[in-house]
Amino acid sequence: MSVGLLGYNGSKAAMELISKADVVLALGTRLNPFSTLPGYGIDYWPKAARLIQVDINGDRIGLTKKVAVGIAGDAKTVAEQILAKLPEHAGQKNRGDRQNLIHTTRSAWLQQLSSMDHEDDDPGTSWNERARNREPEKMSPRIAWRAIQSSLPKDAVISSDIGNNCAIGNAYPTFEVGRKYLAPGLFGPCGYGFPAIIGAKIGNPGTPVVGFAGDGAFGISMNEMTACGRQHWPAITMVIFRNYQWGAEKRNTTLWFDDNFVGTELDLDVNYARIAEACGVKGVQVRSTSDLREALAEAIDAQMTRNETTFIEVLLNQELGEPFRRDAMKKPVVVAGIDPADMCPQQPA
Ligand SMILES: Cc1ncc(C[n+]2csc(CCOP(=O)(O)OP(=O)(O)O)c2C)c(N)n1
Ligand SMILES: [Mg+2]
Repeated sequence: MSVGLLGYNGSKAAMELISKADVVLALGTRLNPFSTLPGYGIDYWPKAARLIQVDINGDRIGLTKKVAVGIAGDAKTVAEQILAKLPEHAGQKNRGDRQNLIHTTRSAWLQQLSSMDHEDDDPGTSWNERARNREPEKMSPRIAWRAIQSSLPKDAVISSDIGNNCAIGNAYPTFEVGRKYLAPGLFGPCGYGFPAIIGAKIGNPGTPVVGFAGDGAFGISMNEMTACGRQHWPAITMVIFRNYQWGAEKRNTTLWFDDNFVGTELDLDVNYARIAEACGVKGVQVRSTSDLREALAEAIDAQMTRNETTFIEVLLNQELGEPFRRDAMKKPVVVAGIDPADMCPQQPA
């Protein structure tokens, strides 16, 4: 029945379906802005629907959406208590129709997603087109994500980071059970993906784990590379999306500053795979989907059977998906009353 994540770069099927709801049961979620804001130009949140929000932390209830009923409690316990109160026939009316609608909406979205290879430019900007043409031999983020999706074990725990390539990935991995996806949803700190996956492995030593981070965010957390290979530490697999830019910030600036950007370039001479090797763990660079699939499968096998950590540096083109918070930002405006001629260098004391 699951149709994927709502929110930033998530599942269009989830958005289309929830937009038709009369009642939303939000079970164990704080409904943070990133998971409820408009996506793909669809303002899907059903404003007239009555919302029942269940969260273990009462302070989070009603933070972003007006609730009809707020319940502070453990999601599983509350779900069981609600189920126990429902009569046998609850939800039977038109159940088949709803199941069909869910099934067809989900299949249509998955088909659309499998044919999405590239990112669009906003009117008046051409960064993505230029990026594609400049490096036609490189994978786009979506092509890489499809390869990753096909190599991830079903039971893997994954972590994500804040950045454009990680965000594009919100639509791809699917999970059969809970507690598999770690993401820095509330404050969105860059540098979360790597330490989070080390923690996930320490907590679940028998489960394959794969962390994801963009190259800028990874740089914030990379000092852990010198620690994570120590004896007795469980092995992990880490994927680094290497587009040599603080991509998410570049997308914001190209959009709001007339296709222009500043301060978003990373050093082309830095090689994360070789830094990994220098730290005594394995590092590989991959350029094609077949190499990526193979490297990921091999790294997970090494993690599980030989306790070996691998960093996979995935070389991507510089295409960029939807900007963060399109809804919250706008083009800079000229501030009234300030003339550039009024600006003068500071005089030394
Ligand atoms: C600690 C911290 N610093 C800055 C930011 C602002 N920020 C959000 S995304 C981003 C760029 C991330 O770049 P990268 O990790 O290379 O991923 P990409 O967007 O290129 O895929 C930055 C600087 C943040 N979220 N957290
Ligand atoms: Mg980057």
